Amino acid sequence: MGCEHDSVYGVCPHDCYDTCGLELTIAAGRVVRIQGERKHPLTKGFACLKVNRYLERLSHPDRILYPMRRVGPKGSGRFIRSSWDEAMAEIGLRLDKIVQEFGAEAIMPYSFAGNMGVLSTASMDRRFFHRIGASRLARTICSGAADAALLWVYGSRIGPDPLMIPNMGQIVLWGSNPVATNLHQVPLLDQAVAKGAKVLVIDPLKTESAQRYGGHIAINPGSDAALAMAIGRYWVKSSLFDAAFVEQFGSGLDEYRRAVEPWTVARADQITGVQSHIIETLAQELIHRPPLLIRTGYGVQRHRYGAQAVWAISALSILSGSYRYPGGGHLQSNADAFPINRELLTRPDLLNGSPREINMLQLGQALSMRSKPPVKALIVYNANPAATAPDQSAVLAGLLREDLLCVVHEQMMTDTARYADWVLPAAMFPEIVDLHLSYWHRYIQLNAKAVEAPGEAVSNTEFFRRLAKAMGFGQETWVQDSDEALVRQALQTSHPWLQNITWESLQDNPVQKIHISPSARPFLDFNIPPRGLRLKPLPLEDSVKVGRGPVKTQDGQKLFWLISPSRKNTIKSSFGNVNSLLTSETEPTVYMHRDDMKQLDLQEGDEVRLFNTLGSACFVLRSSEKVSPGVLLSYAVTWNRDQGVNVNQLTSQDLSDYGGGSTFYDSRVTVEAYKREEV
Ligand SMILES: Nc1nc2c(c(=O)[nH]1)N[C@H]1C(S)=C(S)[C@@H](COP(=O)(O)OP(=O)(O)OC[C@H]3O[C@@H](n4cnc5c(=O)[nH]c(N)nc54)[C@H](O)[C@@H]3O)O[C@H]1N2
Ligand SMILES: Nc1nc2c(c(=O)[nH]1)N[C@H]1C(S)=C(S)[C@@H](COP(=O)(O)OP(=O)(O)OC[C@H]3O[C@@H](n4cnc5c(=O)[nH]c(N)nc54)[C@H](O)[C@@H]3O)O[C@H]1N2
Ligand code: SF4
Ligand SMILES: [Mo]
Repeated sequence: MGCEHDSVYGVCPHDCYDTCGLELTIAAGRVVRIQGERKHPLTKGFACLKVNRYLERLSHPDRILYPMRRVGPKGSGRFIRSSWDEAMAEIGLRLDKIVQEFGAEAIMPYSFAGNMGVLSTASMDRRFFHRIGASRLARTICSGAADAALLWVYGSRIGPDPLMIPNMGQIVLWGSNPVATNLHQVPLLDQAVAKGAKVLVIDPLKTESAQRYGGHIAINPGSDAALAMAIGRYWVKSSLFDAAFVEQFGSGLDEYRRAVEPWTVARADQITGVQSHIIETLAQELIHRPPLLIRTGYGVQRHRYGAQAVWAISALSILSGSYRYPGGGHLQSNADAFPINRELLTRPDLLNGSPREINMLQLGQALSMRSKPPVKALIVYNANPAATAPDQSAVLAGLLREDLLCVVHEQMMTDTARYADWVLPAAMFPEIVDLHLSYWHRYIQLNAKAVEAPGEAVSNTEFFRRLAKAMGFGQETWVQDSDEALVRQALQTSHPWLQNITWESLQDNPVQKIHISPSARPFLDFNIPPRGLRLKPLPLEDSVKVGRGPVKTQDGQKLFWLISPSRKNTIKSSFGNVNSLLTSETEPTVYMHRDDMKQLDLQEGDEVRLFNTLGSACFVLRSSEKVSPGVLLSYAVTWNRDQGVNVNQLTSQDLSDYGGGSTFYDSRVTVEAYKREEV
């Protein structure tokens, strides 16, 4: 007799463009295999390296299985096992006391997209925080600047369907590195290339994607708006742009002309480091090889003037008229292709008054005693800010505060969990039900529960039901909804894109395409903004700004521009403890151009300290062809637990020009050789 194997449809919950369908094989109540689902038209039967190693993550020694109460000093990671009853009783009492003494705004949520499921990211949690009147969180850390710029230009965050990529004549990967961050786009790009398309990569780094596709334009970090405006100006001046398209579908051409007037090709050459003749060739090629798809990633907007960069690039997709072609235009996000019923899920009607909003990028400031009322309780789930938030010294100083109640709902004993007063165990995706959308493709998927959670781990929804009960709201109706009820509420809409996508239909077919034809053209055939596609610059006081900082410190030391983009084998800090994925880079590493190494008299493998006014961190130095002189690369992010810190010591809480986005890649640092003290 062979053993019974079941197959269950799952969805990769990690923060990744691809939102893959997965096939889980279950035997004796355990997941024994996870592979890419063949039924999913973009996953096509393969998962990435990270998820191919998922069994290691499911039963990892760092996994939290029971409620834990802190016994050592904050941050020491010393805990003892507790029970849900004890934890909820004590946390409930503390929160009540805080509300009485300081008001509910002294309670701060902190979450992002550890699990991107609709229920896990924003459902029962929002209801809970609305009902108690906690501070609200502006969840800007990833795409704040781009989202705001896209809404300004296009009125929604929607772009062409990635399924159309093979039909393109030219694709520009602009601040986007799909070989690392959007693996299932690679076969589509390869098909386009096989059919004769040209792929260009505009990135300060010669990334894996630039290596794969050739056409690399090494741009100075933070200077994309200058390049895009120079191209736009060139088109307008030489009447190369699609005037009929702009006339019919655009608006603000006059304001655009005025804004780009100073941005001659020669001036852009100075700022971007891209030579004038290359800019001119680029301007010619982009217009003469339709259909054109500009695929921006989020790298381009993690800068001081990040929103203006996205605006200036968006303008090129309008001026070129590329939306005329099915699949052409600008693809940054398809997040608004899913008009689910968020009101029912998150219940803004429960909100009493209008509590303050805290930008998550300024967690450090929020946790300082300067904020009024002070944050007295921090409830973290779906995120690991001790590793991923900027200005880490400020964040860690806040987390060390003895008077701060810190509650962390987590799957792993992360850097943040180590600072908690209470760590509560979180379930992983095979152990829960959730509904998944994507910010890249247009499939909606149901993740089925495949196995029971180990120990006493619970879903995010259940965690917030328990917190609600602990604070005396257990009898209220919003707490009663089961996960199935929440999925049904999410799908309760008459929007034609979601017609007939129901709880029942998803049981039979867990991956369904929303009802927009892949060849329908955004803004021409659907989602047409009444005021046209805006060429007009963002509503900021000043003219369009482009980044360029000093190259030396006051005492004459060389300043490097430090970029910390996504790493192929982890997702931010997630997977950072799965050792088999870290073999290519076992220690925190920084990559430098060999000319800079020579100039600073540094050798391959040296230990270096990077520092600026915010903090410092140590890395092993490697030379790399990926970086240009003056630029440093260190992938985001390693766990702090060995050294206590990581690259976010060097990033700042400053916000982007518009949309309150991050400035992670706008970091300037000095480098020195570092000698470990002899013990
Ligand atoms: N393997 C893996 N996949 C991931 C993630 C991960 O950590 N690992 N993270 C996920 C998340 S949270 C996100 S938001 C996405 C992000 O994925 P992407 O959208 O690809 O964004 P980033 O990795 O931030 O940066 C992409 C590229 O932008 C470049 N860049 C930096 N500054 C500039 C600039 O000023 N101009 C230009 N033109 N380019 C610049 C970087 O060098 C980098 O190569 O990926 C998701 N997928
Ligand atoms: N220097 C630098 N810093 C960056 C970036 C960068 O490019 N450079 N990128 C930024 C970007 S784009 C992003 S999106 C952020 C991401 O920052 P975070 O949101 O902190 O993302 P992760 O590091 O992936 O941590 C997610 C955590 O959620 C946990 N988790 C997963 N599923 C669940 C669940 O169902 N329930 C609960 N309670 N927990 C769960 C995981 O175990 C993991 O510890 O980082 C930002 N930080
Ligand atoms: S991390 Fe991304 S590529 Fe890997 S399985 Fe998940 S969704 Fe797919
Ligand atoms: Mo992100």
